[in-house]
Amino acid sequence: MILVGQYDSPYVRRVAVSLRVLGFAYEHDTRSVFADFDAMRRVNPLGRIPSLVLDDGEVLIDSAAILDWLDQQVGPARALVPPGGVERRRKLRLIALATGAIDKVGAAAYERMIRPSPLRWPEWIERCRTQGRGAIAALAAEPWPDDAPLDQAQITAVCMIRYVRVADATLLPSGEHRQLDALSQRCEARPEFQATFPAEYAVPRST
Ligand SMILES: N[C@@H](CCC(=O)N[C@@H](CS)C(=O)NCC(=O)O)C(=O)O
Repeated sequence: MILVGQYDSPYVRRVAVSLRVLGFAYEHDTRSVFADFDAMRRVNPLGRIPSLVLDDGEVLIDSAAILDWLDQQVGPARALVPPGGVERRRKLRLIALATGAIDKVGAAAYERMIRPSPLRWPEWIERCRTQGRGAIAALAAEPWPDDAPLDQAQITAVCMIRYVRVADATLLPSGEHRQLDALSQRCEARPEFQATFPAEYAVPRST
């Protein structure tokens, strides 16, 4: 199978980490969602990443749909999201907070760094940042035990933390949320995260 998209996308990265954690081999197509827009749209009509091209040519789009397929392939005992009940709902909430933070912090960063300055809308940027900050605080208030088996909530939260620290570092300074710092350090040291650490960020970055 082929994973399409660069690791500077936290959505691509969470899929890449999950593929590795679950033991799937994949090729990596690193074409750029911005520089190779037309080619990208031939893979996914939305022109977004990630996509996962299966061996029979079927193309899965959207990280949530790809991760759902991976969990189905390995079965409930190894799935990265619990199959049902209160634990599934709890993990899905954490994942929604982390992906929501990515969306909102990303939207604000695009406004600040890509949109021409006369067209920027400061109130909108601040609203997005408030939403991202709220999601991060809610995640920081959750327990992240050291000995918990790696799951999708941890993977997505760690990809979010790395992304926010590049796109809008003041929203998640080191030392402000010690639980999240510890989670990030613990996971980023693992080989699956090391192998997918983004070498550089195409757009946007705050530093
Ligand atoms: N809900 C989607 C979001 C994917 C997404 O936002 N990808 C970004 C990169 S991080 C992208 O392709 N942006 C280009 C664009 O939307 O034009 C998912 O989970 O896969």
